[in-house]
Amino acid sequence: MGCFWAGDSLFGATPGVIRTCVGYAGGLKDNPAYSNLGDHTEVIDIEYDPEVITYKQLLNLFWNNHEYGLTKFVKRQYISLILYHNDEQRILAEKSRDYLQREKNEKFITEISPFRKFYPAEDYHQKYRLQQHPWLLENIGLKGGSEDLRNCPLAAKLNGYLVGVATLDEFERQVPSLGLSDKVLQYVRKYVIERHGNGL
Ligand code: MHO
Repeated sequence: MGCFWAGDSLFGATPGVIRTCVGYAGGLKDNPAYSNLGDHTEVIDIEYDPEVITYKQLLNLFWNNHEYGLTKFVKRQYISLILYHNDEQRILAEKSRDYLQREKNEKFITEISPFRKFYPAEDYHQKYRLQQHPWLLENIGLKGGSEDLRNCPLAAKLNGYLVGVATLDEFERQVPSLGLSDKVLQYVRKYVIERHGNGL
């Protein structure tokens, strides 16, 4: 989809998504690093609750949010890539691609391949947008660069709200389940209002 910072924010703040982790996958090189990706691509590993959001809905977010579009050739680091974990996912991904290609009358360059291995990216890439807010991290009790940034469902949501993934209405609906102090809530709400609709 392009740079994984944006996708991390997009999926993380979507209701039904529980955890996200950015990393490298899709290639064969062992132990890739940001400075040495080899044949890997920047990807987002998503843990979600299928009772709240379906794989199909996740696919819609995928198709509608590409940094470089779905037809432009880009370097492998940023290609449009779906790595499926089972046959059901493969079929849904291929069907949705075929349907949209027909509808738009365009040939997508999206690669749909079996998942093999995921390498988490360096800590500074995890919840990247949230990490630009040290005051907030401290006030929700998270340390930038720690394991928490990968595993904490609240971090995934804030990482999206801060860059405008949710409307103010959508945000307010989630507020009761977030468990934030008034101080923190005010801080985040300001960004929700300022940033919604301004892109990631
Ligand atoms: N260097 C680009 C993309 C970073 S991304 C993790 C930027 O600063 O936006 O590939």
